[in-house]
Amino acid sequence: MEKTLLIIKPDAVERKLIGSIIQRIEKKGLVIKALKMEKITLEKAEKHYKIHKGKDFYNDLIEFIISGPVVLVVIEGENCIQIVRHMAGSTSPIEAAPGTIRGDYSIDTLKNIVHTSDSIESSTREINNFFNM
Ligand code: FUP
Repeated sequence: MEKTLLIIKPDAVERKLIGSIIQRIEKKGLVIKALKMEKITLEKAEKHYKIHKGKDFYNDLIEFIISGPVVLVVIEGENCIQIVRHMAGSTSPIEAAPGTIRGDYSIDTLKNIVHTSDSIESSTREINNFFNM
């Protein structure tokens, strides 16, 4: 069965949005397979965001994702990668539609509440970076 990684980012943890975000996933009918809260190490953050290395926002992105605890969630369900991406909404706060997680909770491109895997390849790589499963 398909799996995806959802990261509830430090801004969302600080703003006490963990429950609201997880509730959306459960209400949708997706299954929470694993869940843990931790402060990501610099090494794991760099591995996670390696495709963005060299981009102008990379340093800010790494600094932000290690700035406080995050909640790492492995979600399972048919087509869950695309479903959870649609639920997260667009990266741009201008385009993130109301009803999506980013559309409802953020006006910032960097502090944008959640990360979600974008393909089977990346979900496998990302889950293996944070979980032994
Ligand atoms: P997404 O798949 O929507 O999380 O977006 P990307 O993988 O393209 O970007 C990863 C993270 O980099 C985003 F969550 C926020 C940050 N980012 C910026 O800060 N500025 C940009 O122009 C693009 C992305």
